[in-house]
Amino acid sequence: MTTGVYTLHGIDPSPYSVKMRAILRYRRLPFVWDSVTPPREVATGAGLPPVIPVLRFPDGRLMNDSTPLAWALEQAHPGARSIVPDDAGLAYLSDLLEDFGDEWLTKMMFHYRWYYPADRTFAQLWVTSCRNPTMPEAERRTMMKQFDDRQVGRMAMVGCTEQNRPIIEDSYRFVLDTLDRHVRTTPFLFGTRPSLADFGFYGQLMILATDPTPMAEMRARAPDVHFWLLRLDDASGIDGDWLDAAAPLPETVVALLRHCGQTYLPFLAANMRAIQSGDATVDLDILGRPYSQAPFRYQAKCYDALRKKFAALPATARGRLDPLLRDTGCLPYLA
Ligand SMILES: N[C@@H](CCC(=O)N[C@@H](CS)C(=O)NCC(=O)O)C(=O)O
Repeated sequence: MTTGVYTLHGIDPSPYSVKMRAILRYRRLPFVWDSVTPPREVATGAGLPPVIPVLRFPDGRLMNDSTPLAWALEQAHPGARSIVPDDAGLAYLSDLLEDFGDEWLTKMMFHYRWYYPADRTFAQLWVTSCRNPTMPEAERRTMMKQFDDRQVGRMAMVGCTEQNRPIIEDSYRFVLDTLDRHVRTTPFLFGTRPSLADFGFYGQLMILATDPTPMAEMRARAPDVHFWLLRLDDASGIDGDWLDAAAPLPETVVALLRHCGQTYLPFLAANMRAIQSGDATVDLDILGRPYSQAPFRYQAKCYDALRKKFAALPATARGRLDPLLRDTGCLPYLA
């Protein structure tokens, strides 16, 4: 343990780990990146849920879950280099798109990684090598197989099935095309400085930019997304401004919101209904095709948080947001 600075316990192939690392770098908070101590053991040893990354605060406190962590950093270091737009309406859109990044783009990350043979092998090697890059070959092969079995066994649980594959892949291509257009006109989603939403996208897309199959797709159709990811990876030198909240949003952000209203939000609503009525599956049509998966409790919490935040917005922010969210098909899911 290093005292006086933050320590981020995570690994390079973990989307939420690299998301937090990029946030700490942009925010210019001194930290140690500890990818040596097994991060899951740091979490469980502290009685935290077994997910990574884990952040150790300078006072010794340990916490995980990247969204509450980003907010804890906002509280501890308000003002300069905040990743929450000043305007309450833009801040809400940033929360919404961060959640879309964390919880919907992650389906793409998980699907490509554990569906295609080349990606599976690459991910097994990457994760195993993080544990110990010089592990003897026989041990490495055993660990790779164990990790593969575990992750492939989880695919259906997170909706990565053959049935859902075209929806997930179409959605990946839509996000690539739209974001590629966006970053060639506006450096980040809400201005010339990055928001929480940018970092939510960054975490998943950075992995998709590295695993072989989605990497090839990204480089071929959206090379500027790749360059954007590299800029955001260490944005400590970037100083910028938020968009003018009174001006119309870039058409690309509107398109992303519309896509969220066609994919993630209907999924969240159906997931909530399935949990409330005790159904075994969440079934709905997404992008004109049937989508199905088991209900997911964590995402019911995400949905509840999005709706509560929306209800708590000041009337002035609602006055500007409601027409936009109505037009993009998001409003019925949030209000
Ligand atoms: N909502 C959490 C999700 C973190 C998460 O799911 N992390 C993955 C690795 S990227 C994990 O630890 N999964 C459980 C496991 O692999 O045992 C966050 O934003 O930090």
